[in-house]
Amino acid sequence: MSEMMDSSAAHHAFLGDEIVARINALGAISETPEHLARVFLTREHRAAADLILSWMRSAGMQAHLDAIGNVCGRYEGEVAGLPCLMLGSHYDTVRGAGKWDGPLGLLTAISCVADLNRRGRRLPFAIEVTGFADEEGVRFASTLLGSRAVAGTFVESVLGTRDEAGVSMREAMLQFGLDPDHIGAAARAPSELLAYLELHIEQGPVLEKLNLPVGVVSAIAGATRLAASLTGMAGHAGTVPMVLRRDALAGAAECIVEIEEFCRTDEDGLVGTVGYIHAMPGATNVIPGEVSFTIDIRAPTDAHRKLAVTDIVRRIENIAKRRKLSLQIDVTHENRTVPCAPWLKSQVAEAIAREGFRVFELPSGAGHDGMAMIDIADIGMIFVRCRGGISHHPDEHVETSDADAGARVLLRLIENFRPRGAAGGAS
Ligand code: HGY
Ligand code: MN
Ligand code: MN
Repeated sequence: MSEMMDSSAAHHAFLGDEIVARINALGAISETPEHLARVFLTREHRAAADLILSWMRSAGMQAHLDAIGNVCGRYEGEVAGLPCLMLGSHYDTVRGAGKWDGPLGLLTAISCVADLNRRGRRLPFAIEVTGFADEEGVRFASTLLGSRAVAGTFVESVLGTRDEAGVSMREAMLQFGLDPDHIGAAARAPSELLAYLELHIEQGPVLEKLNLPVGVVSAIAGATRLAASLTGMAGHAGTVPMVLRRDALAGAAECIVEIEEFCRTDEDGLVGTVGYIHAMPGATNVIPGEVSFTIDIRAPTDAHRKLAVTDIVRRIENIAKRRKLSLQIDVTHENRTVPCAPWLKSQVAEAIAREGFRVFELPSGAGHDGMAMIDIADIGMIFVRCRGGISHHPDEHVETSDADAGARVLLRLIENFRPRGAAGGAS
């Protein structure tokens, strides 16, 4: 591995403008014009994939859609076939999303490769950029489907899960033009990757409070998602006395307040969210007989999160019992807390310092594809400041100067990257 020259001499073009223009172009690809939503295996997914693949190719990469709908670009090193530094992020969104969560990391990586290509710069390793097709898990409850396929850890049973319209993932893949029995082809071998590195918006207020444009991510917090359903007795809103009711929605409401109170009074960073609820039959003058809702629990450590989940389930069981409601509650998805590799954190910190910024390390409360990619590579993350820490909301925003700061740090890291254990690199 030749000694990497410091890329400070090779000044790159201001990448912020190109990144922001593409964020806006991609952000216009949505289920509805009013609220940004770009969900797995939909028309919007296909349109976004085509646009991103075109940007990858114009950046000098070979690009293709893989077996689960990820977009994959490769920029060869000094010779063809070298192991790669994989960059990436996701290009699906939540509903009512901002346009930066996911795309900023993906488009910054593509612009960095385009800058290398413009300068005819080839490195002693390949660079791959992967846009993951489903990090958010909006459509089929389980998240990280794209990165799990790349890591070879996709769970086949997820193919049977159905979306709100009753379409299974298997059917949706066939409609999209992908073969659900071929997902295994997306898997990569650990030997092909030197590391996985993701740039992402912070989705929190810390960098803004410290007046820093970028930060080093220390770890990604784990998460547990549960699906709960309460069944009581539907009835006439006008004739059933209150004492005789088994109102599933009132029961769910008590559960939601209990979850909020339990997490709010916790002193170790526990957070709990009920993001979705559906009451049936859903008529004004009918007592709800059945309610389903989701629960998302996170904490800085896995032990604390797991204890909290056990306690919360017990509290929900007690409420159901007291209200004579039947309860079904299942864990639909669980991600462990994953650390960023120290040898990558130090190279992120070095690149941040060389770009003239103060180095600050912070954890991620939000989940990311690195939680899946850690099964085949060490992971590193760069955070970029976002306005007010707002995310998963249309007001999500990144200043162009911060988008450029993130690109400068990523590009410097790429050009000075030393694989684990290489001369001059931390091990
Ligand atoms: O839910 C999360 O933390 C991520 O945005 N998927
Ligand atoms: Mn997100
Ligand atoms: Mn994200």
